[in-house]
Amino acid sequence: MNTAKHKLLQTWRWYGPIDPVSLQDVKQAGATGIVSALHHIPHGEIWPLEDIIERKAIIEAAGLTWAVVESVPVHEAIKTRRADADHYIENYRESLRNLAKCGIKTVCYNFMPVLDWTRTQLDLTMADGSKALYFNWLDLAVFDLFILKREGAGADYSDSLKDRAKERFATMNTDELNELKINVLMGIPNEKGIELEALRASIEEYKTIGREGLKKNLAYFLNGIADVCEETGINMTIHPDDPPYAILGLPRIVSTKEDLVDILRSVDKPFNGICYCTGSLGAGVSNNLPEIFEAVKERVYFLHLRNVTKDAEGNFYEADHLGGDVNMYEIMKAVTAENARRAEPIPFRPDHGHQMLDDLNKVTNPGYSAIGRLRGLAELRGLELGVTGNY
Ligand code: DNO
Repeated sequence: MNTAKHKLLQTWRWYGPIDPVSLQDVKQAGATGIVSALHHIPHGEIWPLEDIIERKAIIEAAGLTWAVVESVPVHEAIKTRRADADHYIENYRESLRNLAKCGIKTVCYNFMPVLDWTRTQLDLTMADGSKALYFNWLDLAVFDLFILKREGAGADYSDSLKDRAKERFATMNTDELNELKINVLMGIPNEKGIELEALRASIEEYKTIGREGLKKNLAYFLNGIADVCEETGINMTIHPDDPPYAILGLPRIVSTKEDLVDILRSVDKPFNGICYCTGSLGAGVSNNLPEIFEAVKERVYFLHLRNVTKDAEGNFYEADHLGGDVNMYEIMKAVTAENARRAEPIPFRPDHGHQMLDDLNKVTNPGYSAIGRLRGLAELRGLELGVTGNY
């Protein structure tokens, strides 16, 4: 049992005024912190101070606080270190300064090439009738080989998977193929998506960059914002790759314990931190989650608590928060012990949730409907209380 005076900070991702889940819903779910971003600002542009102030005021008027920004997106020009990378780093620095002026000091971002999180199905029906997000290699291979038609894709899959993909493709109609395409390319609500042609061009560009190049570009970015973070007290938290595997021939550098440790060492300063996401890391068949947390815990400034059930092939669906392969009891013990050492509570959010109950009849953002996350948050809050005895 630990004796922390503060609990973890219970937060909730809110996509802003366009989110079908209202701030009042969030309050009823019991969260006190909001995780939000200015999704209407195109990637790479400066976040204007007025827009940040406005969003903050909306959140505070509901009696909540804006605890974390997820995400200030890193422009592709920075990830690929194009000639104009420095211009975008300058913009990023300005956005960070503006956020700090409003007292917002925890920023989440990712360094996944081109695509943010990737799933092949958004409505896998669970035994209880709720719906979950799903990643399946066979469907990804169908997308890669027959929809994207990526050059050299064949080399990335086993012969048996390729045979099965061919058979499956032959049974799929136009609507099914279109749905698979939409699912794989799906981005963040209200942000600009990507088309097949642009994805092909990016894949080409990343071929020459590779894993080592991408690591260097990340370190260049972190060095480029370090002084602003140190002056303002901003902590950056990198989100792991989701899924934590190279997909579509794109390099991955945030998938394992070694990756995370490398990133912390590459720019060894406290501002350079991690968003510990048990769902993304948990999808890696070789990832040992408590061990990963132990290795990086001092620099974990944000937690995404979510569960996955995977099979031997590495396919996975998103399970109940206290179901699945991630031993959330062990995780909660570890994160609350770390929280007890901190001056400020570590924010966590119930990441994703099943579409269930009344939400099954509503248009919701995949993974971000209200009731599934409300259930997740309630379970996690109870688990924390049980683990710490901190009533
Ligand atoms: C998915 C999220 C990610 C995350 C970004 C961070 O549900 O966890 O989209 O926000 O990768 O930049």
